[in-house]
Amino acid sequence: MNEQANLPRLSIASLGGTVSMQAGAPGGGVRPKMGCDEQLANVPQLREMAQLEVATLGLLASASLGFAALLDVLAWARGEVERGARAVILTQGTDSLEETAYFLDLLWPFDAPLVMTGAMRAASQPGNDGPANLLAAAQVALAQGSRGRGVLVVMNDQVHAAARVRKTASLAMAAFESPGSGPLGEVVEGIVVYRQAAGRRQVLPLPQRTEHCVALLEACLDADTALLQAVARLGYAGLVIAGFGAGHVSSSWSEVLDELAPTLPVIVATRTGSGPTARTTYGFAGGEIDLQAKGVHMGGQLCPRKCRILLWLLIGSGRQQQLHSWLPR
Ligand code: DAS
Repeated sequence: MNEQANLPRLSIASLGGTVSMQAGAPGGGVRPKMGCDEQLANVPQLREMAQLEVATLGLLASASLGFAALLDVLAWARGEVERGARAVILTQGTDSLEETAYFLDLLWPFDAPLVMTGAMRAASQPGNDGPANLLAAAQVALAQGSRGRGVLVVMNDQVHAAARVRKTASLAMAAFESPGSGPLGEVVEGIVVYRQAAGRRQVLPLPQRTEHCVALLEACLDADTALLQAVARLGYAGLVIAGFGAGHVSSSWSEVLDELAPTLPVIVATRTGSGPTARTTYGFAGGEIDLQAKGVHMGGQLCPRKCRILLWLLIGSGRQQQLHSWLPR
């Protein structure tokens, strides 16, 4: 009997990133080179776990991924599940993983898991983590407890929710965290153990509009207002501000937002890296009470980058009026 035929179907695609990188000429650094097949060759166990469908969808550094490419990746992944895949894995660069995972999570309609992983060390570096991350991603993808959790990020044997995960270190192996909540679970000796129950998921329809842009500005000490004032003039459809502390800007930025917020959706999130924005604590000019009175939305638990993804997708499907209900406290 063909034992392979009894194994679940698992679809794996690669987009590039350090997990696909190798060194070339001396001094030239590492670059994306390995397609998905080559990456999988270093993890022979995968073929004993599942029937694999393999695709190389890109060979990019993840800073160069974009929304249009992600919509194509999503269409591929949806097709795989519709054709019977138990789960889908994507490998990509870690630099933008916290954003791409959230983008895909907001549009992922299935119970079947979409698991994303990468590597902090290139394939040509000693101690590279790509193969171990791929194996853990497959264990997570095939685990029954992963169903209904949307897009999951698996790095360093931890399983993170797409809405919470952040890259918090530039080069360390343990580069991913879910500040405040911690990871959803871990892979322990090949077994996936969830520490947190699956939450209720909200999913958006595919955007009908994709040509619009959402700006992201960071509030910082003694910042002038020139860029802020230019946002409407430049045709941005929305604005996210990475605000001070619990979601604050200077009094001069607050004055500009008084004129801007009635004309386009504005979110102020926190630039601190952890914790929610406030809603009812601070009453100074530029504090959250003042900002909300001007029509600004507070980012809640979402980091500024994820706020921008959310706002872009909401505008894309004509749902910007629902923004408030998508910003978790
Ligand atoms: N820093 C790299 C990575 O970890 C590059 C990238 O994101 O493509 O994958």
